[in-house]
Amino acid sequence: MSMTAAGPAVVGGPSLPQERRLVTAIPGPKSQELIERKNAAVSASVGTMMPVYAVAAGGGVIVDVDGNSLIDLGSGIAVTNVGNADPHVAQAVIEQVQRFTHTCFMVTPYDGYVELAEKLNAITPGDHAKRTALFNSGAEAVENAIKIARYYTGKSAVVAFDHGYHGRTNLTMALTAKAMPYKSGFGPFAPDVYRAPMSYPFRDGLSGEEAAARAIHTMEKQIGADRLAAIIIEPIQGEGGFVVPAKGFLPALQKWANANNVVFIADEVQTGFARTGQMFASEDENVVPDMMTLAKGIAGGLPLAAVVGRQEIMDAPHVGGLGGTYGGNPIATAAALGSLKAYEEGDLLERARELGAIMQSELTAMKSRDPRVGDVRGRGAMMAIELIDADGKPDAALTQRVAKACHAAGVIVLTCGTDGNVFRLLPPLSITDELLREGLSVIADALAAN
Ligand code: PLZ
Repeated sequence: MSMTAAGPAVVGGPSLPQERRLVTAIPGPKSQELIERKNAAVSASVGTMMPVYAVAAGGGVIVDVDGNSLIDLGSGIAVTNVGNADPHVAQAVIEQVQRFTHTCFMVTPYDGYVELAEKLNAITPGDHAKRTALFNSGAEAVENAIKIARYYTGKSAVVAFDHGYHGRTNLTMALTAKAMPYKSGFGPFAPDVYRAPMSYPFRDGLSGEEAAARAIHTMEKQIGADRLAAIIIEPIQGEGGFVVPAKGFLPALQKWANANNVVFIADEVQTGFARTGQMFASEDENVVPDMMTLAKGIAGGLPLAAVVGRQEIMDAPHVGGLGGTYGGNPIATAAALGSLKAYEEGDLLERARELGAIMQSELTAMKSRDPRVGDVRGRGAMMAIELIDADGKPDAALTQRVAKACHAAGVIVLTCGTDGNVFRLLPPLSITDELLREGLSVIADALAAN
């Protein structure tokens, strides 16, 4: 099996050698060639963070066209939770792609869509009656959740939170907080979207109850519950900086929403599917959302998203009011059913907690050695450090330098945060302890050297 060149002989998945191996500079000569082709063919507006071109991936590594084997601490932005080219997913996809590839669920339906809806209704928080609708991307799920909440309540205003991220389509750009790179120049945005203050313990020092009272005050005074259809919130923010709200914040918002006929939507696109050590992050504080938006980790890498919600809400719009050509595509739903098997059989909730404990202890050690590590936060296999300068201000330049040094050393890491000063770790749950520890020590060295 060749792993040094692109081609049919390259096989990914868990059988790939689990090692960091650099045989060229990063990016290597074959990636350089592809970078040039990319520049000549692909819109320059589509950026690439670490431009090494992948040929295979699995376990905790991504192998590039030059034969470098890189430690993956990003999971393609929290997607390949079960591991890249997971065998359950691969098998399900192969079987489905040979049976049929598409009929359109709205034209000639098929059982995989129904089975996945049954499973999602069963595994999401709350034992009330639920219904599910499937879509293609996280942003599309969010758009549909808002459409449904508006229809159900007969109201139109929507609240999202400071630092929140919900996508790049027109309505979801309006919901997303950060201007650059997501919104700048792309307006005007969808109307009747408002922003409430988030609980951000490292920066605001408020308890969950205090932060919730502040957010509720904003909603009551600036919008009014009588106009508010929905609140949408990430239980732990992703792109916005891995902000973990203070305990009590989410339950207080949920309680207020429930009391005011406001649909409480948990956007678990990034936190869902075992990432935080629970199947869904809402479970950690026994929050039962009225609706959830799910994507990323749902299907082992295939594009699929879901809105799961209370039956009376999900069934409110007229028949034919929801849909799309590809929503719940048979290959993607087969992949999702395969990935759900992988979550069960691999005991991946426990695995996320173990990986979280390793990251927590190594990152806390970095913080104790280096005052520029202002905060260590996250849950399970979703951990981050927030980097600050000597005045306690966000240090985006340092964050970029450390990330670049990690990339050059063969470790794929991502940054995030409204201020660009958060260094986030999202390893696939299939990574070994050894590789994770090696990746963390590369990060520690990169920080010390910068
Ligand atoms: N909601 C909570 O994290 C996607 C975006 C990367 P899509 N996050 C990664 C980028 O720069 O585009 C995300 C999310 C939360 C919604 C979305 C949107 O999901 O599948 O990217 O549309």
